[in-house]
Amino acid sequence: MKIKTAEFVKGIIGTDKILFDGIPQVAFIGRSNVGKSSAINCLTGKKGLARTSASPGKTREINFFFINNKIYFVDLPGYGFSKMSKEASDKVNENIEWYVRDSEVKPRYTVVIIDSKVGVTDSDKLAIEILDESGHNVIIVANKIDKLKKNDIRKKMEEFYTESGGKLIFMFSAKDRIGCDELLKLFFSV
Ligand SMILES: Nc1nc2c(ncn2[C@@H]2O[C@H](COP(=O)(O)OP(=O)(O)OP(=O)(O)O)[C@@H](O)[C@H]2O)c(=O)[nH]1
Ligand SMILES: [Mg+2]
Repeated sequence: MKIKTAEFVKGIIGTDKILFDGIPQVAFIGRSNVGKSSAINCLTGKKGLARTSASPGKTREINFFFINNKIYFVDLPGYGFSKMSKEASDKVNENIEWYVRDSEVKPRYTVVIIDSKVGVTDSDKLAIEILDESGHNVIIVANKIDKLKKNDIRKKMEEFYTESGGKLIFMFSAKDRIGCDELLKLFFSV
């Protein structure tokens, strides 16, 4: 699967006509700092496309990227970022919940990115629960597997499968570009 074009379209906070323009969306959601923006850069092969940062809370708006003139990758802000002021993090969480629940958008896939080293946290479980209730097509991308020992990967996959309530698990590393092709194939095959 070759990515020919990947462009930033716009960042939104609240409703916007882009949500309902008929172009399929693949949404990336997860705790702050798990690598949502890095995953988008890795998948598209464009390093600076989505802004990334070592300090959590980089992505604040809901950012739309148009990929191969076919689908949007939607980069969401991270949930559960404790260092942000309560007011700011409430606003972020509100914005995420609005997109996944109230906006009535139904992405082709909603990708919950987790940190392989940390595993499925309570906030990830809560997010999965909300997504399930809202009828999302959820898959789990376990990022940062470069941090795991090779021998542990299989065991961890099984753990993530159970803890996510039986979702499809993809092992991934934005850093080492592991798992990109498999995901792209899934997103673009209908
Ligand atoms: N080791 C390793 N580090 C990674 C990987 N992917 C991302 N990172 C690092 O994790 C940090 C956060 O990455 P981001 O892509 O900004 O994370 P995010 O989920 O978009 O964060 P927010 O926008 O704050 O919610 C950066 O320092 C990245 O370099 C990976 O596969 N392996
Ligand atoms: Mg980000």
